[in-house]
Amino acid sequence: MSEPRIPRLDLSETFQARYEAYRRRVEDGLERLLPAASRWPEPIHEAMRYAVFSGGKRLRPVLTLAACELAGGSVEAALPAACAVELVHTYSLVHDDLPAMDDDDMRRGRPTVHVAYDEATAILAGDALLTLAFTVLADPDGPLTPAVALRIAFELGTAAGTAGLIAGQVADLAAEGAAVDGRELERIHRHKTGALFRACARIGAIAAGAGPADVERLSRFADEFGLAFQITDDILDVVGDEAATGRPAGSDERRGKTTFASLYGVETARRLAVEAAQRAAAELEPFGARAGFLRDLAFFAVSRSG
Ligand code: GRG
Repeated sequence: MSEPRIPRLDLSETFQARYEAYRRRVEDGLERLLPAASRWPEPIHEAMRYAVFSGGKRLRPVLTLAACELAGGSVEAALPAACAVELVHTYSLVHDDLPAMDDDDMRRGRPTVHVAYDEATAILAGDALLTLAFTVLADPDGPLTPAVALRIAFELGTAAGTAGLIAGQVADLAAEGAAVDGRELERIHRHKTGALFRACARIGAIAAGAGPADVERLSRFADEFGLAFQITDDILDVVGDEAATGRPAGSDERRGKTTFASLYGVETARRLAVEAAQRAAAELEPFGARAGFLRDLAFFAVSRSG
């Protein structure tokens, strides 16, 4: 079978510059939100910072900020919420790496939190990041009205809980070594990975004061985006370069995990990822040229190397 065509990314300077501009705003926002490492009790604050400032792509907060701007809002309006999403994401990675879960020693190219510190500190750092996310949203001095902040907290809580990340994680752990078909795999991915991406798009739109039609359209974009992202993640676990992914290759196979790559083969999985990115892009058509950045982001999700 011929190599599926990955639409040539106009990873133009415009896209890269805008991604970089969003990313810098997120880094600054996180820097301000996280307690100083020197603050008592120091070890937990050090570990939280170690987990957060370790070279993540910041894809979720970038999506949140871009969705907000596309829906007519400002970066300022969505920045605390975008940072809150990244805090939830980071907590999930710290806990996912624990010995009781995936038992991973490396993340983003360096020792995981429980290896660099200890298990109790990693559990508490994850708990603290999750808690901080909701404190950030509830901050009375934040840029959003209480009603909007509450809606956003609902979206984030829903995505993080047993209708989202936790559901996906429970199903994912249960699926290790078990026979999983394509339907179940997609269900796991849509919860474990997709729910948070969906929340990003919804939160960005809600922060912008968007109406229900735009919130739903951006949700549908993010659903397909999340699927494209996760299929690509499965592929990278097989064919990815460890230096770029920051984790050992082949870990899914060693763990007996069914992935899109193991179920369909890398080539078909690539095609499925591209198709999901194309469906994501199609959802943006009503926004016209203004949606160029998010469209590119969808193709970035499937053409990334890490
Ligand atoms: C609640 C413990 C717990 C887990 C929830 C989200 C999750 C389930 C586990 C995280 C581990 C994992 C491999 C999730 C799949 C999503 C994924 C590929 C995460 C990595 O995302 P990137 O590539 O990471 O955006 P960076 O490092 O760039 O932030």
